[in-house]
Amino acid sequence: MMIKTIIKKNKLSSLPVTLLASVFSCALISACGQADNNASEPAVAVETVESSAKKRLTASDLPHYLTRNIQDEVFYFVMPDRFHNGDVTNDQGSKTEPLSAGGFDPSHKGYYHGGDINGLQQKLPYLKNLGVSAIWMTPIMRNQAVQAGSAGYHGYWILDFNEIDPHLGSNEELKAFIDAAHQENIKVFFDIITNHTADVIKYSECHGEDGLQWLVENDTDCPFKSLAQLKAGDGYQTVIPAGQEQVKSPAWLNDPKYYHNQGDSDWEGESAVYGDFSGLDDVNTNDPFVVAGMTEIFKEVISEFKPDGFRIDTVKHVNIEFWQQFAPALVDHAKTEGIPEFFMFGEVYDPTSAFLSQFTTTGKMQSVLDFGFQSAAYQTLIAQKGTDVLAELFANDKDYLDADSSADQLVTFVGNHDMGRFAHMLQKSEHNYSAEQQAQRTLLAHALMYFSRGIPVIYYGAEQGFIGEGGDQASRQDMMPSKVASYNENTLLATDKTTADDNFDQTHSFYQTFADYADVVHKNHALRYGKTETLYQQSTPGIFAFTRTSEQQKIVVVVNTATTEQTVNLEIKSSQTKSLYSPNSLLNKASTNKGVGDKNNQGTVTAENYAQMSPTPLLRVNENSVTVTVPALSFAVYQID
Ligand SMILES: [Ca+2]
Ligand SMILES: [Ca+2]
Ligand SMILES: [Ca+2]
Repeated sequence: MMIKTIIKKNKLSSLPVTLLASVFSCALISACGQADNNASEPAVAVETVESSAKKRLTASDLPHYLTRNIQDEVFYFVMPDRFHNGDVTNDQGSKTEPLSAGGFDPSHKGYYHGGDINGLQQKLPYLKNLGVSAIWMTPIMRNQAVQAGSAGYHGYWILDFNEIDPHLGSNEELKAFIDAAHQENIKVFFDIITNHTADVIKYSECHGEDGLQWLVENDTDCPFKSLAQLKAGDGYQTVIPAGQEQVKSPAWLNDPKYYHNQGDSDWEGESAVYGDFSGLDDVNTNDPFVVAGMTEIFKEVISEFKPDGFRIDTVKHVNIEFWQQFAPALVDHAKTEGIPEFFMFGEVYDPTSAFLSQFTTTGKMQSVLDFGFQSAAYQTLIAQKGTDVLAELFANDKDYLDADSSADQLVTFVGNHDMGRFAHMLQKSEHNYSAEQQAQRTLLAHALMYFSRGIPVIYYGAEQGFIGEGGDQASRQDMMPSKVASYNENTLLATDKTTADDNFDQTHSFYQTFADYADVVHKNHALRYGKTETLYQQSTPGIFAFTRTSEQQKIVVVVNTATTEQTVNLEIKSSQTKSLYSPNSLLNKASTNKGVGDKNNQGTVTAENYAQMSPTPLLRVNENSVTVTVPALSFAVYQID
């Protein structure tokens, strides 16, 4: 239900204080433009949303998962081993495959912690209430449990592409989990790898005749041999340690002839595609037999488990000709299996749209993770660059346009399990942000992600204020009570809990905020399908305003990246505006006055007191423009009619 308030000019005294301030301080702010000329006789239309006891939309309210467009999704990216332990009997892994057994040490950040598929299934209501409609899990296929002094808890060291890792459960449990998620109308995405397998193949020049030594002096890599060196006869002799000749499945993966065998990648030039990723056996994706074999593996995965799509790992380390064949073949196969909206997005670790977009155009992949968006969020909200960085990002969206895809299908995020969490990037910044600013900037970065083009991804734990101490292992904390000392020494944002506690707290203000963001996205067509147009940018921190226009709706999003309140005049033709969301008071509540760990300020935002918070009004000064005042490090979302 809407409460509509028309304030005539003789009722100006009834305007909220912040709005009055924006009218009368306008002349002092350059961004005000012509607003001050009209402020003396405004035809003010202010409309606010009655938010009391409103029901948030969840996945159950969305179109059926099988026919739902990818642009309707809100993703949750989770590492199952670090989430919830639903079955302690599987903690030690395989009882029949020695290479997939053990590696369980919940006190060590590099080993298995016991989380599993059963635990994920138990927490479906937690994800549903967060507004999540799609779950992306780190790889779940059977790994080599231990190699090079740590474990395959992350899932990226695959031995067997046909069965789930026994630490995570059984194939039957995986199917039961997918069924349960689908019952809630939530999609399930697998994380897949075609670039490499576990590290089983060794080189006698580096690892000795038995493959168990380390002969390279003063180096951690087995030096890369170029194609030219190979042609001149300067290559490696492969060796598989005794007893490991048949450990991979399907069987063809055990033959070294289907691998590049050129030594470790130094991440430059030719080695980026042909080199081993820190010893992981680099599959010869240039070989037609391998293209067919990998395609067959993942067709079978689709047929067996009926996932809703794939996130694909290490895409830029595979020749683009591979993707041209692999990607369309799997989408076609999924259609024959009754999954018409099957969707794949690749991990191409690069922030430039010119490079990223090759994979969705030439490479025929539907989408990629938008490392460009992550970089722009970092530049504007951590490094304090101007908001023109965001304008440039969206201007470059044209690079992605082709017959069947656009930047609107990019998958957006602000931090992940490799680079670390956004909150950590804030914490280690040279700008020495206070805990309050870390909270505000984290929430603002997520708002930018939810409300701009692309499909948003929450990195698990962000909704509980997780920070972490770095990337990789340091960013993979437990949601269940952790036994890792370095995790538990870390403070969290907007709560006095640590990772030693259970952190499935649905009253955490970040959880509540993200649930609200998702609700606004689910309820507003233009936030999912609207074309993006930049309305306002500047070369310093401050206002970034953009419209999202779909056939059903026009929305304007106004973001303030500055640490002071900003007022801006925007050229928008409208008869009236409607506030859809603004977090002003919410941000004040979500952050802490005394810093992290302030019990009196944590978790205070509930549906009840949220209802009492008033959105920032958008003041229409004439038919061609509107003026809005946005508090420091905040934003507002309006519908323009
Ligand atoms: Ca377990
Ligand atoms: Ca290897
Ligand atoms: Ca490769």
